[in-house]
Amino acid sequence: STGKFFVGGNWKANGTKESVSKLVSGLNSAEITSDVEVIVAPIFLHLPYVVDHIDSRYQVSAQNCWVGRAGAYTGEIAPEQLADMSIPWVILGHSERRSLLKESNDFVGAKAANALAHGLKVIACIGETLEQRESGQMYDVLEGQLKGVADSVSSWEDVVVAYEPVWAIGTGKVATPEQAQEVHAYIRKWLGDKVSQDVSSATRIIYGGSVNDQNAAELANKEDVDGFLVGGASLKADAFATICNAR
Ligand code: G2H
Repeated sequence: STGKFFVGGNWKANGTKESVSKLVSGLNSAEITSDVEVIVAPIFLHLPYVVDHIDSRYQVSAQNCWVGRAGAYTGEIAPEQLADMSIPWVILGHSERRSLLKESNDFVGAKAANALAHGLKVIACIGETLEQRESGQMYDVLEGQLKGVADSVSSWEDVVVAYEPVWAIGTGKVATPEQAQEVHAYIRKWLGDKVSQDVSSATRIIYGGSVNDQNAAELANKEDVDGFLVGGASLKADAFATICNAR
């Protein structure tokens, strides 16, 4: 895309006070090209610490937020509360939440619209399972997930799309650069057909699923791979820095 290369570190439900403080120090001393936009996403509890201690070369993201405003929603955190804590980004629709917490396409779309309305930027995740891929349903699934977002979101300026094939997540089984490129090109075309050419060319489409310091460069070479969402390898500052510098 025409946007900056984008790398997100999704720390998932990992970390202790001690490990997070080490990771933040490691990232603060890492060398990272200025050509990349880098986001890290710790658990909610660690967000204030990370916001206060991480170098300004990194932006901070939540891993989820509520679908509505602040109020009587036990256990939830609303986007305006994230914004109030100077957290500019949120990851939505991660496959772990879609599968374990049954988040639907419409719910993820509604969350994205609500987060954007409160000034957050959104990393919207989509991706098919192995069963869906092998039974020929891959594009229907991806389209349903994209449509869920597109139906609710009116401005794409603050949206990054993360393609994360479920079979590649945490499995060590990374998509080949050709597999990633094929789906990224499909997403780019879909955005052009269903949203607009401008949105299609400006939106960053990033890849996630077992990205590491060994495979990132080859994936980053592909035309429509505009960055990465990294899980396991984002917990090691050196590996993560190498991925940030992959292009
Ligand atoms: C995919 C990815 C980060 P990992 O979930 O969102 O995790 O790199 O561990 O496969």
